[in-house]
Amino acid sequence: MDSRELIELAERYGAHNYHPLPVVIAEAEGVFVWDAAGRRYLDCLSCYSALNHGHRHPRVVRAAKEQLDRVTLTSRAFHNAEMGPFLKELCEYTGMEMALPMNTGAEAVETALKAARKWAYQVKGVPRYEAEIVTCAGNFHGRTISVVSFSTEPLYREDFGPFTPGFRVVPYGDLEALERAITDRTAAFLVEPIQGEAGVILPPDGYLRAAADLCDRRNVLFIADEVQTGFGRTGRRFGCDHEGVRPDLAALGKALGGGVYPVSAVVGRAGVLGLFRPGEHGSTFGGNPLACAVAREALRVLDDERLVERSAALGTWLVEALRSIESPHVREVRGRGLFVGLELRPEAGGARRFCEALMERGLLCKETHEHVVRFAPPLVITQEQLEWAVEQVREVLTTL
Ligand code: IF1
Repeated sequence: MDSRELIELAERYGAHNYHPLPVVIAEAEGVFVWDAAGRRYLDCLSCYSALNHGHRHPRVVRAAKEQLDRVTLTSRAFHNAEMGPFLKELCEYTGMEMALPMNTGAEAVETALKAARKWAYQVKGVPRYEAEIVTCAGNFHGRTISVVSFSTEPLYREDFGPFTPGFRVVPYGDLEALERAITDRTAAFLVEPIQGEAGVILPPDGYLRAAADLCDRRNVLFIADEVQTGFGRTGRRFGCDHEGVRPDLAALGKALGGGVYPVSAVVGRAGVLGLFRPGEHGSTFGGNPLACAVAREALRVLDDERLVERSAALGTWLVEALRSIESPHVREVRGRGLFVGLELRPEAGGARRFCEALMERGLLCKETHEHVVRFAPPLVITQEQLEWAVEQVREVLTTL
């Protein structure tokens, strides 16, 4: 089947909850993907940072294959031989005391919210079912009903109510607003170290540090959503590392699965995660041996290939290179590590047409929020490949 026929099938039989670029990926390796006709593209979206290791990293694929030949699923009704080592290695990697494995980012966030509420009632002494969790305007934490209950994006909420109560929204980066929102009933503050979906929005310098200190003083849990910013994307292991912040809880996902398999987790203080008793929370697939084997190798590859350091060095170069492009369309280039947003002026006519033009040139990226082109290549990308990508961007920004 050719690409057109394959797209028609997806359109005909699939719910229309996405509007993808008209490219059908049939194969991939490293930073490259190939469409059904064999045309090659450089992937600068990386599945929203789930592909930090690149496509089909040979070591991660090998770990998966070896595990496929041993045991794949066991359920949490029994122990499995991969989970203990995985949890230990994840705690060591993150500097945390305890971990709870799930599958998707939204599940990790939900797990953190449940843990925070439980902590509020059992430890902080908040009257039962009166706990509040403070979140930020422009947030993205997933698609479940509770998570979209505190989304400020109408597209993600409309017609999905009634919503889960117990959330308050404050402007992102506004410490005073956070301070005003905290009450005796506040269980937690949930924040993205950099807001990805909102358009790669960096908070003011010192905000995460000050917010974490404030939470500490007011006996409020600081929960970082590192699903997208984690595992080297921003040039440090975690987004919070830029300000020396260790969250009480962190939601992890995406790249934890090495680009091969969905793996997520909440990591954090034993005084919070340790409150869960048998049966109170769980998942059929969470902590399964295939997931754990893949994630263990994914963590090792990050270190062995120094992908975090690569992200920092190449990201600095990428931001400078994109800023050097002289184009009337560009409003701002911002980012940290290989997590970069190029914001176009409103007059530029939207980022979508630029992404389409880049696709024609063999570069895949995706617009976010109308006017921002997001660049988040696999961390295994080389300087030369990045230089080629910037040339394509330069061509498109100066000719379109
Ligand atoms: C979609 C965007 C990115 C996340 C953070 C939790 C989750 C995500 C900080 C949930 C997920 C996604 C999911 C994907 C597109 C996407 C996205 F387009 F919305 F803007 F990455 F930036 N926390 N991000 O970014 O993780 O449950 O999906 O595993 O929903 O279309 P998940």
